[in-house]
Amino acid sequence: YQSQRSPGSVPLRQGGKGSAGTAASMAGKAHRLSAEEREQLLPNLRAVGWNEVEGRDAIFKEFHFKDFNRAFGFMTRVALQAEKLDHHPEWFNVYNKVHITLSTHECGGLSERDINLASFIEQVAASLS
Ligand code: H2B
Repeated sequence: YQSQRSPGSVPLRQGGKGSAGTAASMAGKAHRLSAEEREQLLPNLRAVGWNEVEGRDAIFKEFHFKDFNRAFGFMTRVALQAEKLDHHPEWFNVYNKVHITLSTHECGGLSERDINLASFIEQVAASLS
């Protein structure tokens, strides 16, 4: 795992409900994050390389791996969790690069589901470093 400035296992949330991106935390209707929630959560995401997309309520991060095998292994683990949570990334892969955009279509923007999936993705990436 060779992302530019991810120090490893930086928690994106400080515990509490849904911190691990559990199925239970994904249940219920998605709502767009409030201004307060954004102030609390987005700096943590930025600190590990996630950025807000221009012109759209979504976050984006680019991952670089040693080779295709590592990139696809990463994608496989993320894909299985995404299916389990019924919350799926928009992504693009070429060889060792994986670009990921997270947004919640159901509410037309960023929701807690995206934060939870980003947190899971960070854990997978850290475990592959
Ligand atoms: N993924 C994302 N990113 N946003 C959604 O709103 C969404 C999803 N909705 N995966 C789910 C599937 C929905 O379409 C199914 C029917 O539960």
